[in-house]
Amino acid sequence: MSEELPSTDIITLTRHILSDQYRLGPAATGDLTLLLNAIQTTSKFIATNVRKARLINLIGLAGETNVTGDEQKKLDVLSNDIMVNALRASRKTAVLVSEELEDAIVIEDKLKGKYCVVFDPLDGSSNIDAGVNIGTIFGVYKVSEGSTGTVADVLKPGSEMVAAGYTMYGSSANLVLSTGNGVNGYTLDSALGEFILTHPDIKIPSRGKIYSFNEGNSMYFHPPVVNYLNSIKYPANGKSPYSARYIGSMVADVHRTFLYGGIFGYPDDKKSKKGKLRLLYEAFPMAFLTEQAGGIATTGRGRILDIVPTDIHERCPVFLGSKDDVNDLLKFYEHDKA
Ligand code: P6P
Repeated sequence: MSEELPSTDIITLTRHILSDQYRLGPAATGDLTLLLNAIQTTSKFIATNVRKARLINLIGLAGETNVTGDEQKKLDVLSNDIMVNALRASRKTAVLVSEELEDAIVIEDKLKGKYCVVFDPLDGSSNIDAGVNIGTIFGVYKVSEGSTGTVADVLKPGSEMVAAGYTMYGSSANLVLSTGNGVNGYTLDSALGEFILTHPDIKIPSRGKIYSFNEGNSMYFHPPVVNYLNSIKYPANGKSPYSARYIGSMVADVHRTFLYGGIFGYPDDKKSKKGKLRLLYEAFPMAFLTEQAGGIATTGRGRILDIVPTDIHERCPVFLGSKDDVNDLLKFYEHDKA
């Protein structure tokens, strides 16, 4: 059996983003292409450091300093710093919002561009010592007409984002991206140093068999969530119950939901009045991707992408995934309203 020849027509993320730019015709300046390439570079850097940190932490080389004697920066701080520096240096951004920073960064005029990026540089980083997949989540807005680039440019509904994505760091690094024309997934080939298109045109199955909630919060859940979960755990008319899968790292739970279908939820409850997940750089990007992949993303009382943020770190309830599963959940909210 002849050895399979390597593909000689690999589609890298860079090439795919460029082809997307040409799709938009001469009106596309290439600025978003350069911005997304800056984000791609930060994901490669973070992937390398997550892998190193796992090794260092796990075999105890870290101590207070890393193997090269430098001061060991916390990984999420390091991930934040590489993103802030790369986005500023790209000269394509005007405003940055990071989960790691209390205040928004307004880029100095000489480096200012026409996009605003909101991001969680390393979501789920508390899981890193357990080797659980963690990730970077980002969303991109365009500076509004007539604006010089202020915080107001990111206090807009998620429906006004022009791109959103995440990079999941695990056994491999998977970058999932949408620029408003469907969702594509890319896997990092470390030898090449390139993200390669491996999951073209991701579509969430219309229904799945998995639910992904932290049921440790069950005693606080409101009735629509309790009743919905009971309906899939103790189904009537002889149907099989759903399976429970909960990793506790949003990027990993959402990635599985995109590929296998089902529903992911982090509801508001009696303890957390607005839920736990952040609207701007967790809920909005994942909702953008969900809708682009044919799914539904809701708070239970309305479309996530329609929310108008009032604070850059505000939280919101999140239910997302297969449209039939999320619509089943919404029936319980409708019933609760009636
Ligand atoms: P809990 C990680 O800390 C995170 O922000 C998300 O990635 C994840 O979905 C959620 O919190 C997990 O929260 O309360 O279930 O541990």
